[in-house]
Amino acid sequence: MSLREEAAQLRQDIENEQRDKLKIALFGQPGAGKSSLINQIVGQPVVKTGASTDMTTEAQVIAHDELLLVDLPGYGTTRFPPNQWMEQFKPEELDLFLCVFSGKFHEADSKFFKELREKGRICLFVRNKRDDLWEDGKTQEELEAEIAADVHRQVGSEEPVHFVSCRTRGGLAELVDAIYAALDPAKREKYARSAKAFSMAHLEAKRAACEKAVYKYAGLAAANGLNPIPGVNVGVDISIMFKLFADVRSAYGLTDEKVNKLIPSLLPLGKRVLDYSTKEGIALLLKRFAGKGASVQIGRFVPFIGQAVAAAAGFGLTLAAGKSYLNDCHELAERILAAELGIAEQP
Ligand SMILES: Nc1nc2c(ncn2[C@@H]2O[C@H](COP(=O)(O)OP(=O)(O)OP(=O)(O)O)[C@@H](O)[C@H]2O)c(=O)[nH]1
Ligand SMILES: [Mg+2]
Repeated sequence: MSLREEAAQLRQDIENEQRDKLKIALFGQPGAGKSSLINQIVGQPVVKTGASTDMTTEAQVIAHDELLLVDLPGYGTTRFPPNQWMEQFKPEELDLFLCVFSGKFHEADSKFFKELREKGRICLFVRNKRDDLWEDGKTQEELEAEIAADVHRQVGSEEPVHFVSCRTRGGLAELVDAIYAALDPAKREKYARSAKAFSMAHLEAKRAACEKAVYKYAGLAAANGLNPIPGVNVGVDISIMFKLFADVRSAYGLTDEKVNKLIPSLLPLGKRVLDYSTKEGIALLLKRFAGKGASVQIGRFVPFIGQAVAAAAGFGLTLAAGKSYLNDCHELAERILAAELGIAEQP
């Protein structure tokens, strides 16, 4: 294929990838913590939560990078009689369901789950507010076993129950593992890229998923060489690099607000992440790599980008710049997560 054909295919590939979202719906009793869990998954307060009845009154679809999260109102309320659910939402269009409950597991939860199972949909049970579990004379493990047994009795099969707390973030890393296991590999990658990481393992999965995007965008930016880079004899499409950098930054949740609140020791790295996210910053970074005569290591990524794109003038630069930005974002996210998890920094 010619460079032009390969570039067109790469562009189509990127567009398809972006269009095909991972769709997850959360359902459950009013106040179970569905909206709170969405905020945890996204890593930002994107939906309203609260102790009053029916905080969420209409189904809301939250779009975050490659994720679509459907926040459903608590059912059994006048706002949402259970029998209207299946008519309003097409379960077959969703990749995964999370049945969120707190307190006791209700018959309505069980009924909804059974309907989903009949339709062959995947649904995970999430017992939220595990920080609230307490009973005199019983251990946490005993209480969790009792709740799981109650769910098994009501739904008639031994479905795993994932115990989490949105308040302490306990159990969220394990829930993510269960979500991964339930998804097919392409969708898993989308989850890895788009959702907040609660473990170092998730951050590594994020890096691997983002790296693929780096190759594709860098390939397209080089193939589509529009803007001459000062002092270098090649053109690069800076807008494509700009989109790549914004996506990578977003994948790691490095918003302006978050970066501006960093502790002093992380500020220099944070500043680099912000500075290189502008078109001017990207041009500077490309120029820096041009000076170093960036060489290309493509290896296992050739199938994603094509031979002609891989050989395009400028690809060495765009790839080196993309990887460098990915490394900066990864390192910053790793250090932020280490602080969140209470892991001491190496001196
Ligand atoms: N203790 C504790 N409280 C929580 C936890 N998660 C959520 N909450 C609180 O529970 C209340 C209800 O949370 P929401 O996320 O609004 O619940 P919801 O399921 O979306 O509620 P509706 O939209 O009304 O159906 C809020 O006051 C939350 O702050 C948790 O893990 N532990
Ligand atoms: Mg809600």
